[in-house]
This record gives sequence, C-alpha cells and structure tokens, in this order.
Amino acid sequence: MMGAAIAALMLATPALAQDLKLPRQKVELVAPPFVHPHEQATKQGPKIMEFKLVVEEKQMVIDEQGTKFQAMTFNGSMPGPLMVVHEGDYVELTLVNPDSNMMPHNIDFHSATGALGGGELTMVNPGEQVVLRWKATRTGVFVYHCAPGGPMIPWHVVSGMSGAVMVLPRDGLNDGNGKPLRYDRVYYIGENDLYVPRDEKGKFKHYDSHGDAYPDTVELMRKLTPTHVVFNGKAGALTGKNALTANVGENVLIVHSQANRDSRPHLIGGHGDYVWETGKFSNRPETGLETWFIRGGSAGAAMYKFLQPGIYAYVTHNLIEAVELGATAHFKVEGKWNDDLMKQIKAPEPIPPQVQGALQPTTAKN
Ligand SMILES: [Cu+2]
Repeated sequence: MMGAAIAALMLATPALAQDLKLPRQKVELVAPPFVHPHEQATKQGPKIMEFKLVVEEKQMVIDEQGTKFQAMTFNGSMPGPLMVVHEGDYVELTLVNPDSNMMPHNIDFHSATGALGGGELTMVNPGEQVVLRWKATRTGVFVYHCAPGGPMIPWHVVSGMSGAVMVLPRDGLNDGNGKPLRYDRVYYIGENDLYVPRDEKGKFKHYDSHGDAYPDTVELMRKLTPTHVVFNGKAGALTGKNALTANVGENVLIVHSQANRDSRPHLIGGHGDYVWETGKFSNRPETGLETWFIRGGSAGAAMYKFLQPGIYAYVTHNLIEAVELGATAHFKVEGKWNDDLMKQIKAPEPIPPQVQGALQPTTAKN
C-alpha cells in the first residue's frame, strides 16, 4: 500500500513540474503568532508557492495549571501556520502524515475550489504524504482544517487541526476607496475552543492516547460548552512575557481565525481602524470598530495603528471566555504617551467633606 503510494507520487511529481510553466517559491512556514516573510504588494507574476505541513498527534499543555490535552496539529502548533500568497498564485501543499501518528488526516482549504476544499484529494494514512495544488482565485483570509469524515471532523478540528491562509491582492490591501493600506507588523491569532473531560472530583482528566480520550471528549463536545477557549493553543500563550509587541505609530494587522465557534475580538483601549470582519479583501473594510465578529469557520483581519504606549488586552468580548476560559492576548506597545488623547486630571483621593455632605442617600426610606 505504502509502496504503491510512493510509486504514484514519483509518477505524479514530474507531471506537476511540467504542466505549469511558472516560477516556484518554497516557503518556510513559521509558528503562530508570527507569519513568514512576504511581499504585501507584488510586481512579480503568479508563482507556484510551495508549502509543507506535517501532521503531529501529540500531547500539549493548554493552561498555566498544566492541563494535558491530546492535541492534533499541523506542524506541531495550535493553530497551524498562516500561509500567505497573492491572488493568482498557486498553492502547492505537501501534506505529510508520519507513521508515528495513529490516524488518517487531510486538509480542507476554505480558500480553494472543488473536492471538499481539497479534503477529498488529501486523505493520508500514517506513513503517507500527498501533494495538492490549488489556485488562489479569491482574496482574503480563510480557514483551513482537517476534515477526515463523519465524527472525526469536529474531533480533529477541536483537537487543534486548523490554521489560515491569507491571499493578498497583487497590489496589496486598500481602504475600499483605492488608498493603499500597508502594515508594519502582522500577527496571526488562532482561537480554539477545547473540551477536556473532568473526573468525579471535577479535575481535568488526563489520557494516555487520543483513542482513550475520544469517548469522554465527544460526550463533552456534544454539550457545546468548552472548558478552554484559547489563543495560540494555550491560556496565557500570548500574555506577559509572550505578549505581542508593537510601537506607537505602527500599523498592525491582526488575523484572527476560529474554525469551529463564533468569536468577538476586541482590543481594550484600542480599535479596529480597518476591519475585514468576514475576512475577504474584495469587500471594503469597516472602519473605527470597537468589537468585531468572527463567524465560526472563518477568519477575519483587523488593522490598527497604535496611538498610545502600554499593555493592551486583546480578548474575545465574551468576558467569561476571555478571563475564565483563557481567550486573552496582550499587546505590549512602546512609545510616547499622548496627553491630548487621554490624561488623568486628578489622581484618586478621598471624597472632600462638602461633596460627601451633598451626596443624597438613594435608598428609599419609609
Ligand atoms: Cu486530522
């Protein structure tokens, strides 16, 4: 079986190389929240962009209490890496399922057209790899995820198997009126809802294998109440010393994906200057937003120029999920404070007696 697959691949490879006379570019992917180097606008013609994703089934720690989780990942990170191409480029993905894994996996690209987003053509058993090519005909940010069929689909997705693709217009982003928009930094925040079963005492259960975890996990998934909602695979993955960094005056593009569940990103103390809430760059961005909505199964993009230094929390504005379940990141921004935008006119002090005396009790008295 494996020999046949290798033979098929050897036959397929020369054909792949010949049928498109386009330059090739091999991209080294990087783990989120970072994004591989890329041009924002390009004068080059379409290319075949080569990417490789290796599926890793592994145990990951998902909170600061050390809760262990039977994760499934693309390239070992949750979410998988962001892949950036331009409209008209071809994405050529090698999907590798090492024989150290136990399960078949595949990939459904929301940005691709046909064959279940490629899911039908990419199913690989442990010990196999496959090469899929698709043309990036639509611009925007799009989710990709594993979709190996039936009950395996939601389980693989909530185990961590999702990521995103960003297809940029060849002339880059614009504000909807033709004014070019350029970012100084780009971060990719993948949000995951995770479901970890508890024991009789209410403690998170630990399992030795994915198979052991499955029955309890699927029962919990059906209740639709996650135990964790995290950015970058772990509560606290992007806070404190892992905070995202920026400087006052820089335009930051934040790509946010959620493959399974709705989310409401909000930057506390900041805004979305330009927000492609549905993530598709052929639509004009919304401006000046306080909170935006990411539909489960989609990715969105928000651009913001930081105007004040400090620590900004970037949360999902279901604050229970943000604070209790983990969906909080931090931006650490350096630069000069602008008093005109905000200034503390008086520090906290005791209420003066004359003000205290004038305060009327508001409790109704009989
Ligand atoms: Cu999978």
